Amino acid sequence: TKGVDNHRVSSATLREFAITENMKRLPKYNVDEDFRNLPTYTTTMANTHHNTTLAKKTHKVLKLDATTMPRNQRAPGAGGLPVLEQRLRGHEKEVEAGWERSKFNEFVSDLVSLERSLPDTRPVRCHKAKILDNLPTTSVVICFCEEAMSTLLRSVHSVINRSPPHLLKEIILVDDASTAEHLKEDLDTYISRFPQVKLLRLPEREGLIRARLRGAEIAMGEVLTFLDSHIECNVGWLEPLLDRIGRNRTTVPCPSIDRINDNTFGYEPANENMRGGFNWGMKFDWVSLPPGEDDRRHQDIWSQNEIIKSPTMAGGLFSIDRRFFWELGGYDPGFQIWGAENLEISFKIWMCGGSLEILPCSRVGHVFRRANPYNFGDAPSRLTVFYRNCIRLAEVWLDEYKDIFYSLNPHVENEIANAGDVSDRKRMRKQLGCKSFKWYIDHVFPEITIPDLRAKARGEVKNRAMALCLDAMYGEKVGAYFCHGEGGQQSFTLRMDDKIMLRWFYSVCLAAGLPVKNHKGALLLTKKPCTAPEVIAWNHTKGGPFVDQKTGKCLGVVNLTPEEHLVALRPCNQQRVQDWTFQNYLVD
Ligand code: LR7
Ligand code: MN
Repeated sequence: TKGVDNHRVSSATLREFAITENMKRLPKYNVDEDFRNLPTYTTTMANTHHNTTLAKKTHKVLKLDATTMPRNQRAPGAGGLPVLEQRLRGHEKEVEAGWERSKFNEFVSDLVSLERSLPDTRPVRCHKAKILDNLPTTSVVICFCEEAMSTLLRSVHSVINRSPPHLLKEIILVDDASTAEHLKEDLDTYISRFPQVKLLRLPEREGLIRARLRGAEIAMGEVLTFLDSHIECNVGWLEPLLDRIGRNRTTVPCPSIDRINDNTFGYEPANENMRGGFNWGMKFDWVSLPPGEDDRRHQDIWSQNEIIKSPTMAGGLFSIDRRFFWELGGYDPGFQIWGAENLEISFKIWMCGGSLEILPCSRVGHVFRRANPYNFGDAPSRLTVFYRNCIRLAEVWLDEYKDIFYSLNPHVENEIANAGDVSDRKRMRKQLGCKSFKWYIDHVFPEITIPDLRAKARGEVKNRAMALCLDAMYGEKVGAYFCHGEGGQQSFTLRMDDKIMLRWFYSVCLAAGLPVKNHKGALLLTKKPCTAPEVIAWNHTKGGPFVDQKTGKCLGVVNLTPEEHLVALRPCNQQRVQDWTFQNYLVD
């Protein structure tokens, strides 16, 4: 195990973190000190080696522990408070190594109790929420890859401590072929005391999507609950999720995701009034509630639970009826490592007869990190993996809307050949009889902007006298460069409003810039937001010049040196060197 002893703090410093102190500083929330809200759950936990009673204030560290990380309520971070910076003093090297390893402050995480108390961040109305008497049971599936020991164990403890045991069928940990030493025997030993925790070791790296599928395959609970491996379930997190499924098995509820600060491990409540959206780069995004939704929410017959209908989910944390999950075909097993599976399942849920919700009465904290502590297999980068997954998503679920995705992200096309075959998934969608993506947009997410894809011409813009193509280059200037045929910087759109737009930067257009030295009357071209007044609208016919509608000047080349060619607005000269051809003309 790592140098845990160094992480230990003296009892004198622990005292300053006494719960009473913490509570004084948190007037807004109740802290579930000693899990007072849950004592009945722990006494009914039969047949376990888990000999800590949650009602006790301190837990003894057992000899067989893989770690001496604290489990008592007096360790730093109790009540969800941030760990103070002075605790890092003199430990700079370990702190740095922790960041390097886990991409969050692992040193601080190790100081925080594995069973710390948290502020109850639920809106007060939740305390009156009506929950079904007879709730379905759940299997909790947590996949991990190179996770820090303390965050992984804190995740597990928070599930055990804050879930009614009769509803928690099992916790399935899926080790996605981690190589870290601490995740081997030490982990086995630690979790062996919890009979409800199962550990599935994958012999080869599968990525989070297939790892979840493997966990779901062996799950026995009526409901599957997926969680990331660096989370903390808060008081009463599970019941509202199961309640929604108990009422309607096609409802897929997500908890509200509070933030666990990646540096201080302070527990920060989420903004209540958000739901999941997405953009045409297939990226998940938080968006505000549509007008009227807030009122509706409070009048809803189920208003006690304050549910928010959500077009998409963030991905990591949700519950779903197990059979419904498989009826939907689970996840697409062709998805690699990380990314876009959250949109796949979101679209599928809505389009194939279910609905997606966020429950502010169910709270789970998540450590948001800026980088990944694991590699991306054989793929060159996280981005290529993401693109390949997006392509599968677009091909199977987006119908004619996939054109928007491809035109706004033209570089994605390079990965189409690497995205694998999707015919099985298309067939599955057909068999399920799912609705169209247009239905989804119209009924579930009408607030998304649908860009106007109509255009007069597209592609590279070739000069007719020289072997040069218009090239957006990097920085301010726009040039002419030998035609490389790879799109990218040389790919443009002549829009319906006659502006020339850079294809991969939706909303950036060619505009008039500064005068060129030694070239009388020439104005260099530059790049501006398409709405800027400097943006040029052109008169152009196939293979002819581009003429600025305002000044009557033409798009011409300025040879600065034999190698460096910029483009500029110049007096028209009726010569082929000012004639250009777009690769594709879409209207005559
Ligand atoms: O190869 C891998 N194998 C794994 O088992 C890669 C990851 N994993 C595990 C990993 O250890 C973690 O437990 O899978 C889980 C998710 O990976 P993260 O934590 O690196 O992902 P993330 O939190 O950065 O990303 C979010 O988007 C992902 C898209 O694929 C997943 O859907 C994550 O579950 C998701 N996380 C959340 O939704 C939490 C809230 C974030 C927000 C908003
Ligand atoms: Mn995560």
